[in-house]
Amino acid sequence: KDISIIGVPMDYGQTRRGVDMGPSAIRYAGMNTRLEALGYTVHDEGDIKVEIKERADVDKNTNLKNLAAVASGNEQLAARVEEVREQDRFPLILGGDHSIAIGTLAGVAKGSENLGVIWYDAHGDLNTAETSPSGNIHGMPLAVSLGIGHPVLLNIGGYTPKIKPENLVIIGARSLDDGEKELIKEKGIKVYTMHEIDRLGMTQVMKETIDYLSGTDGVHLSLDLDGLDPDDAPGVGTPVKGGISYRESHLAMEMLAEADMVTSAEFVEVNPILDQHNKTAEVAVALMSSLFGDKLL
Ligand code: DIR
Ligand code: MN
Ligand code: MN
Ligand code: MN
Repeated sequence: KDISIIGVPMDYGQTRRGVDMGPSAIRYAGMNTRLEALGYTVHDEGDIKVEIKERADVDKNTNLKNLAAVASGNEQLAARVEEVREQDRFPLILGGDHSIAIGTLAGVAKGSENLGVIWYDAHGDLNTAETSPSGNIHGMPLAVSLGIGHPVLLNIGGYTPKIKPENLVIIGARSLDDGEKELIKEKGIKVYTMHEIDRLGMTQVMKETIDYLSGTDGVHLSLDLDGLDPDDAPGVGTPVKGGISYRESHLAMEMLAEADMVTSAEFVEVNPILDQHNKTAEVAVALMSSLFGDKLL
């Protein structure tokens, strides 16, 4: 019952400042106390050192923004996550923008043939330099982890791919680019868009997700706070209306806790500068608490 926290103050995967303060905001919201109250020993490993580089460094050939800064932060993160796993502790990663999932997955998937992944997000994060409308790497980490994208990103952690499309479930999608839709169809990726969540209800969505991932070697939860509705989680850089509610999200975490299948997690895209009274970081901490087994009664 040991958890290692790693903060990643990364904001080079997109263009709005402030998401680098996400790890501080989440700690400030009382994360350690909440997790300790559940009986865990919490080791806060501090933050990854993200290099200060010139911004708007757009690669002329690929249109990728800030590739060098994103790559170097993720290389460090991959190594740190691997160390945490060697110590048999649960890696809990705090973002930072979602580009950090490249490093997290490089660390958690090492040596694992069939790691399961739950991608809780308004977006697919399945873009490549060719399909991206923005050049922002935070819209690409899932494609990269599947082995599709720029070689520098693919090689983070020294191997590719990290995960297989059949071991992946996307939950909460409502803003997918054309290239992402094509990739989803081509790879047969399991996606519960908001339409399915409305139609089936979160209980059924989570039952099916848990069943679908039951044969994997463990499950990584990558939770982008913009998966939630902006009314509940306003402090994010790319909010999309019509999202998953606060209670539906708790239900999802509670069902994952009951299934006892999540082996690593990250909470990303918390931007306290865009927030109201640190509300989004507080939501992140509350969801963590449910994920780690907190019960209402
Ligand atoms: C968009 C937005 N699909 C892009 N992606 C975001 O720039 O690739 N991902 N916001 O979290
Ligand atoms: Mn995302
Ligand atoms: Mn998103
Ligand atoms: Mn709803």
